[in-house]
Amino acid sequence: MKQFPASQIRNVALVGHQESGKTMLSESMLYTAGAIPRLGRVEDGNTTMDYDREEVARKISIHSGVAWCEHSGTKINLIDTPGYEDFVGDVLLALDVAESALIAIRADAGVEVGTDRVWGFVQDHGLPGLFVVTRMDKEHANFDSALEGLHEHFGHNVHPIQLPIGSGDKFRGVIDLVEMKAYEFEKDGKGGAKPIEIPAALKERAEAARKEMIESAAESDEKLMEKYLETETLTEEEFRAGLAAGVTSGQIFPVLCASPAHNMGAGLVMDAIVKYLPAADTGHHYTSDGKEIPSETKGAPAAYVFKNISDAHVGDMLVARVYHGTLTAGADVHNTTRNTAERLGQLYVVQGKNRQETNEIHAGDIGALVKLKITKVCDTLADKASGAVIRSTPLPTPSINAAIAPMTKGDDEKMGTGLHRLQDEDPTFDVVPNAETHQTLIYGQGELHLEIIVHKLKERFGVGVTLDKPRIPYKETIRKKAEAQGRHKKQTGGRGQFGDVWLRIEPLPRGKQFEFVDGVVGGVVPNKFIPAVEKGVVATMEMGVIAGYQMVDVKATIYDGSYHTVDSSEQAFKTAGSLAFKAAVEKASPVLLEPIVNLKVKVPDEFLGDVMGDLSGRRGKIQGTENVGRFAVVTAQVPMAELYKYSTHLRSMTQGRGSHTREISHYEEVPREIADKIIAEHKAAVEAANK
Ligand SMILES: Nc1nc2c(ncn2[C@@H]2O[C@H](COP(=O)(O)OP(=O)(O)O)[C@@H](O)[C@H]2O)c(=O)[nH]1
Ligand SMILES: [Mg+2]
Repeated sequence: MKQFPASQIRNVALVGHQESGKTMLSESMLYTAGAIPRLGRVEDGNTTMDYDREEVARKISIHSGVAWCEHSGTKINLIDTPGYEDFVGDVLLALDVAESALIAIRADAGVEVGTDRVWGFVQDHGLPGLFVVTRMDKEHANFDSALEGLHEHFGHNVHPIQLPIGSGDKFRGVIDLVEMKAYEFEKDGKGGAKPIEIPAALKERAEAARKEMIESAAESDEKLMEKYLETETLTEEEFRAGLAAGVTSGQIFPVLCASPAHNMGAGLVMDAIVKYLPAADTGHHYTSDGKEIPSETKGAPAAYVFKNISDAHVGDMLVARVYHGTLTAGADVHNTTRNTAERLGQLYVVQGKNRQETNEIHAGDIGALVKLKITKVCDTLADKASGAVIRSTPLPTPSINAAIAPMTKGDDEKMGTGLHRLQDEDPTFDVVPNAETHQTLIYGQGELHLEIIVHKLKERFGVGVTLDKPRIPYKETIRKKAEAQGRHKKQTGGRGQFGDVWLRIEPLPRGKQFEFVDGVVGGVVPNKFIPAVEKGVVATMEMGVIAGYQMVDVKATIYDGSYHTVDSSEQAFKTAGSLAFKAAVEKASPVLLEPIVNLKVKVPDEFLGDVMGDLSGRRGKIQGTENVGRFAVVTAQVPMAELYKYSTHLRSMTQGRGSHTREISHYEEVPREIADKIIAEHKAAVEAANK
């Protein structure tokens, strides 16, 4: 397998709103470069990047896809990411390992919510990049309005380095504003571009656009700026150097255009990637303790696993970016994230789902590893002595959950195995058994994410499951002090049972759980039976008294009672303790408690009013609001019971632009009417079960 030095590798993450043409543009670049034999189509389910069963069926990207091609002697590694918000984890991982981003936007739609979102990520990552306006052949394609949108949203350092010639079905080529040359594309061909005269009608516009670009290029460097201010121009050489410096440093984002479905424009996009975007040895990558990792092929390897491809034949294939040194097939390495030895199996370069064996993967490059024992996505493979772990962006915390259960009794284990595997493959998905509610909860990034998990369980692991509303882990407690007797007496033939207990119960502060005090004097209840009384109380608290939920924050004191020398036993006193406790609770104003969640909601300013109104409707208490750029962040405390599918609701309320995080805060009393309903439901369920 041919190896490229890092200076001749470009690792580019393709990001953008859903359906902005990323997958098709990848396909067009790969085909134009001769890396694949024909141009696949998203509609036909035969593209290089969308090969997963779910992707083919839904015609959308769900996972990032990795492929490469060679253009002008340079290896371009493309990481095609999904556009749906549910799969942002893959976008963040791709941006972590790439040196630059290619942001796709539709000529017939312009800047969309997802464009805004990925722009934020690209900025947070401090990455340079370029925009490609795709789908230029579409009926309502409008390059100028797309460009206007880019300026409006992302500022004036977004510069076209091309102007389209024609639009919609008349789109036929571009003017390259750097070279001041025009090209006509071969439609539905092999990706050729034939030099033509600049159309007279576009000349003036092209000159003006070029002048603006020169001005921006001058801004990339103080000396150039001085020169420009003096002479009002730059030499060709100065201009190009300034432009390249401006793009590489992330000050200038060039804009190009293309029609990937007709294989038009990809060659010039690749030219720009090679010319302007930074090489793999110039990106800044760090260990988690802040040391920069130099890009050198020699020395111990340091690589980061950012993707898992599960393959029916080879098993798990992990895709890794090598930062330092060289990965060699069969070599011993160390998983520094888990501090465990690991051995490499075969190595591959990947082309979507296809792979080619290779002996080595060098610093700067991307490749796949198989047969690793413990390594998972987000792990670092490095040398044991350094212990270095590669720094990565925190992935989003889950925003939605559901209770999952197998459709067929006895499929629990199968479901567990499947969920465990899926969790290993996807760091934004989580599985948590809830002992309190006896449900298995799955956590994800949105309804589509969970829906796809359900599909995969069926398709790959053969287990049908249902998703349900998670039960709320309410708790019970008391509000007053009360006393009661529990007397257990049974005479059946031979030896009877006798236990008699007086209990005093009183509320404890929230979170204190339980306290038991032995206040018996004079041995009216012998010492040896006291622990049995406590056991009876504890067991009753676990089961709940009023609505079947665990009771908490109660102090119980045994202060009186009586016993029988023959008939008393531990069992009898346990029962008596339980009876006394239940009787006391009835008199102690029992109440239900519910979990309250700390919620942070981030929305564009204009939705703030709606979101706050909605939160009040959910019994939320607003704690405060603050402004972060064009966004408002609301913090509120809201009962968990009111937040089922909140992320879906928030997205629809904010045109997909709101997001939220949550964490459990504390427990509070459930308002009377709501509590009455929950208690009534519990009683009905118990009666139904006893029938
Ligand atoms: N007419 C036309 N359609 C395109 C072009 N590029 C992509 N599409 C279509 O746009 C839709 C989204 O494309 P896709 O590459 O899956 O977008 P992604 O979600 O950003 O990966 C698909 O239906 C594509 O066939 C193009 O150049 N022209
Ligand atoms: Mg896609």
